[in-house]
Amino acid sequence: MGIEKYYIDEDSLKEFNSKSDQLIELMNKYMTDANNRKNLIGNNSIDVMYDNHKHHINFMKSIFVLRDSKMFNEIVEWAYFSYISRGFDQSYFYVAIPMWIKIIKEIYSEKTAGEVTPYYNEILSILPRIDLEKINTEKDHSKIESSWSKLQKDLYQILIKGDFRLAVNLTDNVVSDKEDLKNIYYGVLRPVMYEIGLSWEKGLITTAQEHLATSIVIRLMTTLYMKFFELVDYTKGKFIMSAAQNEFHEVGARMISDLLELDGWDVEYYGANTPVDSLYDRLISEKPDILGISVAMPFNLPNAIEFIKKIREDDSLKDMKIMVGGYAVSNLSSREVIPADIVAGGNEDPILLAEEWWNKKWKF
Ligand code: B12
Repeated sequence: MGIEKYYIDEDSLKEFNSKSDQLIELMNKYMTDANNRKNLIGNNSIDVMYDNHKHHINFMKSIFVLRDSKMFNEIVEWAYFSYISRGFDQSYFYVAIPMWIKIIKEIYSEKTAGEVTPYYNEILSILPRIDLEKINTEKDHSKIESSWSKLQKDLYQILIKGDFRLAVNLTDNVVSDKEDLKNIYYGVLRPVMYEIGLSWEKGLITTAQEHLATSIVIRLMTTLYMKFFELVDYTKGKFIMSAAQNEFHEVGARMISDLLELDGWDVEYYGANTPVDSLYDRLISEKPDILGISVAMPFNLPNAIEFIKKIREDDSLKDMKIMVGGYAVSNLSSREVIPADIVAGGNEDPILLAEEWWNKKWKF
């Protein structure tokens, strides 16, 4: 039993949220002073630290709602490993966590501070147990690459170099039918992008390289997909697919959208960060058979859950199925917190799940 034993009631949660901007502002101020005295963040710009504080609070808010130990432990470990790999000093964390506690006690009521601080003490107890060497070995690129095909290895190198033309040359003649496209998407682009993420996390590539690799993958998907677009036979229902609000990761949702369309669905693909109110209006006017929501960052899950709850209250959308998937789902110990009809992790194929549901609906 980890953080599940702690509980923050609704009033405390409200108070926490209402003053979280002030909390971040004070944290930025005090940690800038601390960094000026002790250089805690290496060669990183101060904005990287400010960004971390913002993400940290979003993460804590989602933990207070989801109360999921697995996710909590994994993200604490991820943050410690990735910021240290990218030049933060270990002592940053041992200054920052007590600093959060100090400010929380300063600006919140005794009750709210009393409910929130156990989570921070839990972080302080996890940090010394994190074995950075072990994680480094587990995430060793050459170890991962040794099990890869030549195609995966070559594409990874081309993406690191940032050469779109080479990426097209490499993959163009490997894709001659729809099945090949699916295999390239799931079996090459996805693992290579995960590895690009690990390389960024370890500070081996820059953020600009990660952006360029992603944009090449998006252009590559369009290039490969357009070979088959003319052949699409719209035999199934309407599928609306969007990344959650504040979710900037769009490649996964895009991949699934392409493959659904090739499988006969009439797909509306919205991409990253669609505002929920306007998406809601579209659901009302279009009444799709299925809504797909993609969530990569765990801190976007609570809002996605709220959105689903709102949809569930609307009788006019009662026939619409809701499917949730994305990288964040893999961090969860239990998918039951997401009130969707289908919650798909990386190992399930959403195309088959959607088809199964469609066939059942029409008793094929
Ligand atoms: C590219 C990238 C970005 C780009 C995204 C640009 C774009 N146009 O999409 C940018 C730079 C914006 C970005 C930003 C951030 N990122 Co980023 N990013 C990545 C990276 C490297 C690749 C993402 C990707 O394309 N994956 C490939 C696709 C195909 O995989 P997928 O998304 O999992 O999708 C598959 C399934 O999940 C599923 N699926 C997806 N959607 C759906 C939907 C439905 C309905 C269903 C059924 C299935 C399904 O199907 C897909 C195919 O199998 C990942 C690494 C990773 N492991 O994914 C990090 C990663 C996700 N990012 C990470 C982080 C930390 C961030 C930032 C917080 C960084 C920062 N400090 O600013 C921000 C958060 C921004 C935000 N608010 O969303 C971390 C998350 C760590 C964690 N433990 O959760 C990762 C894992 C990197 C890492 N190893 O550290 N990122």
